[in-house]
Amino acid sequence: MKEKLTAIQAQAEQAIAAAESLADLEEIRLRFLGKKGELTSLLRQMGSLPPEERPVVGKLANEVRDALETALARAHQDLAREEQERKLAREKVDISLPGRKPLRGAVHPLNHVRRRIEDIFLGMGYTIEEGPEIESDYYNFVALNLPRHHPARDMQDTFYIDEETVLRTHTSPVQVRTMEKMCPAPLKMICPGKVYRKDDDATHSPMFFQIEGLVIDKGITLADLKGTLLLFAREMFGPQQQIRLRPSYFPFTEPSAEVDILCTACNGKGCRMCADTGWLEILGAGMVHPRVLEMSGYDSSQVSGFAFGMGIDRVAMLLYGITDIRYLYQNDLRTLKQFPGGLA
Ligand code: 2NL
Repeated sequence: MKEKLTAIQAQAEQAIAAAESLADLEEIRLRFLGKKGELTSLLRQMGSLPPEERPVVGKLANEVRDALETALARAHQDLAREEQERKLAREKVDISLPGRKPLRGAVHPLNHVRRRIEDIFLGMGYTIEEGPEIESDYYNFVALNLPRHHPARDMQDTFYIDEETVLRTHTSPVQVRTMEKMCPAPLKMICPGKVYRKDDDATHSPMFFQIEGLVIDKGITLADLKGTLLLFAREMFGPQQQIRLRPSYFPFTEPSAEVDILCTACNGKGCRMCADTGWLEILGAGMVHPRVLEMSGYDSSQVSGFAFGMGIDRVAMLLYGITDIRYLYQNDLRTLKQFPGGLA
């Protein structure tokens, strides 16, 4: 047994010297000193020795165990230090490397234009209202004096969800909902938002942005509408701007008008952009039709109102000379970087 003990000690010491990692070392510890390790197994056989030999072998066994534990502890220290050094070398950071420049976000030209329009009307005391993009036939059409089978309610232009439900074709249903909510109090609101029509070419996108405005109170007249729109045109397009109203037709206003500003390209002289007229159409407007007021609960003999609507896409295209609406929806950074909403 003595020889076996010395052999175990020699084997273990050799293994410890050859260990390359802490994991190797743990394996060695288990192999020799673990519950089922070689030294432990050998000690279990002590009982078969003659009683006078036991103390001698026992003493030797303890010395071997102490020697191995000491050797393991020393090797553990060395290997742990080596591993730490390797790890530090691996994780070294070169703090002199230049940083990566993060890309800065930017405001999309459509949102930039929307915010500018909103700011102008907020400055005149208007509230901003929002509503659902999926609308009932009632709010999108009926309440706006567009009953079933009205020619302006062209099936060809509307995305239907089902017989009673559409993707709103204008933001007007938000105005109807707000009219119902505020009745009979005065009302001064704008509603920006997405609208949908079955259209797709250089100047029409199946989804685009609109802003409508609505004012209802006692004694509101066409003069209020004209003054409001002139102020808007001057804040939006410059202090020298002028507006021109041409008679038009919308089912929800009477009288109705299309509103032009002086051509932003030639300042009224006439050019290709304005087809030599000197004017550009930017919005539609009118006095709210009495039937529309009545349907939402207002007494049209007591109050009156004006309303207007414009395409945000169209305003952006005029402001920036964009010739194809699809540029606004492709989100190509080369395009977006050219607008003043921020740096892309
Ligand atoms: C256009 C013309 C317009 C309205 C929208 C409106 C809304 C209610 C009542 C009456 Cl609730 N009118 N909206 C009125 C006139 C014109 O939009 O060309 N938009 C792009």
